[in-house]
Amino acid sequence: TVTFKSPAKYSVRTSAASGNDSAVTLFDYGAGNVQTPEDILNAKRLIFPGVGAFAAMMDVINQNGMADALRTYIEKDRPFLGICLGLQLLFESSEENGPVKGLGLIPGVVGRFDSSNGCRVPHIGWNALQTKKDSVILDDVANRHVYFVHSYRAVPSKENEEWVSSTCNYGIDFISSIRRGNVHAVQFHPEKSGDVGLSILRKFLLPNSSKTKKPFEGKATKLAKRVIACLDVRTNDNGDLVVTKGDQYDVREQTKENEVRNLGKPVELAGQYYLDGADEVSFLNITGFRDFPLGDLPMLQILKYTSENVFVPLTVGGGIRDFTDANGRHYTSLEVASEYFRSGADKISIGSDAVYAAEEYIKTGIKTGKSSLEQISRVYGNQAVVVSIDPRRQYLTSPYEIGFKSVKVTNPGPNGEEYAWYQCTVNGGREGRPIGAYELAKAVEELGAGEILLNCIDCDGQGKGFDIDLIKLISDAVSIPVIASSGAGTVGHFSEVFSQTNASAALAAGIFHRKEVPIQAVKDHLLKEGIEVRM
Ligand code: 1PR
Repeated sequence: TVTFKSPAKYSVRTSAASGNDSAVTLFDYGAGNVQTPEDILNAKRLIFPGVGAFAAMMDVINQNGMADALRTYIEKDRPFLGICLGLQLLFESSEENGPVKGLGLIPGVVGRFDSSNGCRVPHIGWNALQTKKDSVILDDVANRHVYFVHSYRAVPSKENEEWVSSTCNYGIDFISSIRRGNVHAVQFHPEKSGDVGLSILRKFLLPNSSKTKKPFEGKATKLAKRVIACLDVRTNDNGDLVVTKGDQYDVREQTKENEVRNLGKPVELAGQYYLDGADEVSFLNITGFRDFPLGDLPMLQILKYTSENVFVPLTVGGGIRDFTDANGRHYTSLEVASEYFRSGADKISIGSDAVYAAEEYIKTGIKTGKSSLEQISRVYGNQAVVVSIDPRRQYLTSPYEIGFKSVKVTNPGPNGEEYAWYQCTVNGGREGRPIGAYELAKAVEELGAGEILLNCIDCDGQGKGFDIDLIKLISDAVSIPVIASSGAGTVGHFSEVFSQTNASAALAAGIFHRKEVPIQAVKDHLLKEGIEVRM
C-alpha cells in the first residue's frame, strides 16, 4: 500500500524488504536526511510524486546529490514513476520562476499555460487522455478522464516524440505522460484519479500480475465540468462532529430544542460520494472561525480516514488564519494549512481571512506577502489555495447607488429593484463587510488564489437554483476556475449553470445529503445535455 499525502510532505518509505520485487520507494525530497542518494540507487521501484515549485525542488535535489542519483537510476532503465513535477524535472528546464535547469533527460522546456487563449490557469480538473499504443501503464485507460492540477506543462515535439506516451489538450496539446522502457512519468495525479488512476498505479507496481479484467477505455474528449459534494461540518450540542446543512447558513432545526441539523457522519458520507462519482469532496469546518482548527483534532482525523479510501481531490476549509492559543503559543496560518495538507487535504479553502487580506490590498495597493492566502500559495502553489466567498445579495434601484460592481438582476428585488451588488461576509455570514464579491474575486486572484468557491447566502439550501447573475459576474471577471455553489435543487440546475456561465464546477450539499438527487443522475443529465463530465 502506498499512501500519498500532499503536498510536499510525502513520507519516504521502502514498503517491503529488499529482495522483494514489489518493494516500492516513495521519494521525498522535502525530508532532507530521511533519504540518501543510495536509497534511490538501491530502489527496486521508485515513485517520485514531485510537489511544490520546480526551482525549490531542483535546489534540494541538486544540493544533496539526489539529482545525480536520479539521473543514473533512470539512465539504467530502472522502474520509475514520476508524478506531476516528477514528470517536469526530466526535461531540460522549466520557466517556473526561471529558467531553471531540470535533469535534461528529455528534450524540451516546461512553460506556463497561456490564459489569453480562453483557458483558465491553473489547469484544474478531469481532462481526457489521448494515449499511444505502447504506453503500457496507460494501455487500458484510453480516452478516460484523469485529474490534473498544474500551471506549467511540456509540449510534444519532434525531438521528444519517442518519449511521449500520451497527450492531453488544454488550449494546446501538452504531454500528459512519457514512457521509455521502465521509465514512466505522468503530469496528472493517478492517486487522485479514482478507479482509472488506481488501475495505472497497479500496473506500475505489479506489472506481471495486473491483468485488468475489463479495459477502462472511454469517450472523454476534453476538460470535464466537475460535480463536487460539499460537507459542512461542525460539532453538535453533544460534542460530536457531524455533517450539517443550513438554510441561508442557519443550521439549527426550527424546533423547541433548536438543535444543530445532523445529516450524517463525515467520513462515511465522503466515502459514499466518492463511490457515487463525485469529482471532488469538500469539507467546510463551518465553526472554524471561532474554534481553533488545530484544537479540532477530529477534523484532522476525518481527513486522514477519508483520504485512505477516497481517491479524488479533497478540499478543507474553515479557520485558516494566524492564531494564538490559550497557552500563548502562536500558530501561523501556514502551520494550520500544513497540518491540513499532512492529514490528506489537496487544497485548503480560506474564507474570512481572505476578505480581510483583499480589503487591505485594495486599500493600500501593496502585496505584503504576509496574508494567509499569499503565504500558503507561495509555499504550496496557488493551485492548492481556494478562496471561499460568502456573499449576500443587496438590491439597488440604480447601479450608481454604491461604489461596488453591481449587476442588472434577472429577477427584480422585493420592491421592484432592478440591480444588486453582492456584499461579502465573514464569520459564516454573520458580519457584512465593505467589499463586493466582484472586487474580492479580482483581488484574491492577484494575491495568489488558484480557484474560487462562490457561495450565495440567499440561495443556500433553497433548492431553487444557483444565482446565475452572480456566477456569471464572477466567472467572467477572473481567469482562475470558479466553483458555483448554493441552491442546487434539480439536475436541470446543473446544466443551467454550466450553459449560462463560465463556471468550471458546480457544488451541492443538501440534495446529496437528503438523497433527493444522486450524483450519477446529475452526470447522466449533463451528458444528455452535451456537457462533458467524468463518468
Ligand atoms: O471563514 O475561513 O473560517 O471559512 C468558513 C467556511 O465555512 C467558509 O467556506 C464558509 O462558506 C463556510 N460556512 C460558514 N458558515 C456556514 C454555514 O452554513 N452556517 N457554510 C458555512 C457554507 C455553504 C456551502 C453549501 C452550499 C451548497 N456553506 O458550503 O454547502 O451553499 O448548499 P446547498 O447545495 O444545500 O444549497 P473561514
